[in-house]
Amino acid sequence: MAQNYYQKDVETMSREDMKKLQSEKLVKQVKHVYENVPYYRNLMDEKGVKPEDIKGIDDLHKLPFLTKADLRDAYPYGLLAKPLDECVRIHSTSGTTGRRVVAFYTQNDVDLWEDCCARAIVAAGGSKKDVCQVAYGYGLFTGGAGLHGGSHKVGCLTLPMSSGNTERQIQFMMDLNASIICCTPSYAAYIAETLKEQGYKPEDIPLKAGIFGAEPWTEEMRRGIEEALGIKAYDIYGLTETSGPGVAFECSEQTGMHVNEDHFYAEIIDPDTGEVLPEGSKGELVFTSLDKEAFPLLRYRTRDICVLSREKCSCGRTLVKMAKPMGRTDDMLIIRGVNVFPSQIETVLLNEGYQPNYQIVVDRVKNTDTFEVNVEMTPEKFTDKVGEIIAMEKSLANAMKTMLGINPAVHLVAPKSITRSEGKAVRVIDKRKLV
Ligand code: DLL
Repeated sequence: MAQNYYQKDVETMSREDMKKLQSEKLVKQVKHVYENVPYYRNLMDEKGVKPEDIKGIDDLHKLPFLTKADLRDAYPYGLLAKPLDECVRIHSTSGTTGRRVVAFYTQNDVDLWEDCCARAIVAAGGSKKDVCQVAYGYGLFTGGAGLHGGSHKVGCLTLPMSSGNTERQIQFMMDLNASIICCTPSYAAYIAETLKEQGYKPEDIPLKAGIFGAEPWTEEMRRGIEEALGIKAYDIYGLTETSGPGVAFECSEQTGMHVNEDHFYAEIIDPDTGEVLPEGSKGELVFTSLDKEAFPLLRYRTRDICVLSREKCSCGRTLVKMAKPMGRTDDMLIIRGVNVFPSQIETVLLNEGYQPNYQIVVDRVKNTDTFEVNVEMTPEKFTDKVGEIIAMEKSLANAMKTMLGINPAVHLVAPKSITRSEGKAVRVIDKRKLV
């Protein structure tokens, strides 16, 4: 397949040139941060590292890490590296607990970020001929603004829909021939379901590609969305702390996401010891923004569990690839001592012919964890015969037990009774008070 690139020179740069570029940027960045961010200067001083010690990317491991706790400590301006009057934008995390993370952008930062999103759109086959429906939320969340900016840069006709109002999404999609949609995978699945209910077949839908991210999703879910909408579904990754979506994006090979490593240097570390792990190891993903100006985080621990690979990619890009995040060091549930990732439940549901519309409820009763999974019946599987429902619940619970090693209580609930998300899905309700 002929490949298009948005910034071919960097996307296909030799390893050697990339390393040189990264090294030059890092040396400058460390100096900028040391001189302008007292919070990080203190961390470096505590570790006994001076800017002169960082001569290139191979010295990165000498720098201290930053964590979410540091961001909360330094809220709101403590990590700002430019005067406020040079900043043009803020965004913030969607987190509902604790202090929010607030990220600042200069105009250069916005440009750089939008370029990253433009690379993702072009890698998904986008060009100025496309109509790009942006159905990520607009506002403090980075999804809407990031893909919107990228879509403009590519020259697509941009539909700034934001999330929600699914009837209207569908009307615009059909009337204006949207060819690319950007939203969370769970919202894409919901839109697909609604289209089906309205009698549309995949071949009636004008979309050709979707750019989905902001939450974990499985290969099975990808296949489901691809079939239902008749599209190719591409993954996109990012986090507010590093700017937003576009830190990494998928290409036609769909085997992991290329990291925009001329801007964001990725490391994998052992989450317990902080030791940098060799390529191919599973561990916590850490990013260093090499050229952001206003909010340049060095060695930021994402808490996403991931693997990096430099295997040659058929798309011609040389940018390192990250696997789909395999959960987080923090939102991994430990139930009766067993590690449980919501994505495992999702895999079982899709294998068993259900949709990924579920909610996990964990509680602790008399010192023992309870583990319930509410799953929506699909219209095809719907029955009101109690015996059949019990048998279906048992069979699903068995499949989950095989995958997880522990037995959940599965409850089948009526189709569409679990609250739908327009943004990130709420998959877990953990009622335990463990701290
Ligand atoms: O979710 C930015 C974004 C918007 C990415 C739109 C992609 C598309 P936050 O709200 O700060 O930012 O959440 C960041 O979401 O650390 C991951 O745990 C998770 N995440 C983001 N993308 C993916 C993905 C945005 N493709 C946190 N797969 C990250 C799995 C993802 N998890």
